[in-house]
Amino acid sequence: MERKHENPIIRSIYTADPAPMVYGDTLYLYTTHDEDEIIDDFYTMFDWRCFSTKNMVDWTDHGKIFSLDDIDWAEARAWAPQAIERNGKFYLYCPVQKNGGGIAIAVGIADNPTGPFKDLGHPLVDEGDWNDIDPTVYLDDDGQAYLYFGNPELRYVRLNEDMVSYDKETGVVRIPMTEESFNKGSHDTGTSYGEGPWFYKRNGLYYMVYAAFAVDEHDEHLAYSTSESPTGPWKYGGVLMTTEGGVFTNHPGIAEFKGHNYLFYHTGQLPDGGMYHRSVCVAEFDYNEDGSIDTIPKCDGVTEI
Ligand code: FUB
Repeated sequence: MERKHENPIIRSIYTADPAPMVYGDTLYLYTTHDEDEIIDDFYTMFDWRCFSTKNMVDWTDHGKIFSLDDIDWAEARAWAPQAIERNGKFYLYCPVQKNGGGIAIAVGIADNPTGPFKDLGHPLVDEGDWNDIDPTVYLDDDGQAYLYFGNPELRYVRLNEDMVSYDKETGVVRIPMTEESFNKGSHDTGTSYGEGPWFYKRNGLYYMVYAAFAVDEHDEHLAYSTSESPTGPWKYGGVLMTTEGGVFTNHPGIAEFKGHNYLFYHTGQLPDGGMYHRSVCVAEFDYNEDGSIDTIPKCDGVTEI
């Protein structure tokens, strides 16, 4: 009989900012963790979690795999991470608040996808402003890895082969925030691009999926843009998921796993859920022949593969 996993995927704790990584026959899902007890009516997040599945129905909880306690130079905001494997090592890119203030991107390094991750010892990206959040990493076929990030602007660095430093000559590149690239919207740049970028390539086309603000809309929806090159110019593609789920934020993560395409996102639909008590969900989707993606309908879960 067909088995189904109903959304939200994780029900034991509040999770957000899903970042899937396929390695071997397993999909690893890295998430942030909204604490039960909310401090100062704001995001209360101290550690990163990992879950895994081989069939999209049975999930294993690997617990806390990296935390603010592991990063001497950071004091708060264990926000949206993304992981990647290169040459047998696993890298987890994580925005954090530095001791004394300011956001930067940390890197955890491990020999296994489930950690334990060890801090690099210093920030990888530290532009000194609030834009340094929500890193997304992609290793291109030619061996060049890119780390995009940003709110309200989209920026990137070209990672060096060691994955823990970047090409300082090119530096931090600011993507032009135009309506052609990201549609007209209500975020600070005047476009819809908000935060939570997810960067990848499929059939030679580069995709940037992100949380977006429509004109006169204060809750995030998910949208995407595409490019012929890893560094743009980006062309707005459309809405991937309308505003839903009863929370102000949403945050995409895309994975192709065993011939199926998945969009991971978050809502506030667990009991006592809401803005600071979010829950990770998943929807299956298909690409059109030309690589475009239709808006993904509301989804109550996915079936076993
Ligand atoms: O979870 C904290 C922040 O909220 C993330 O960094 C954003 O993407 C939004 O989901």
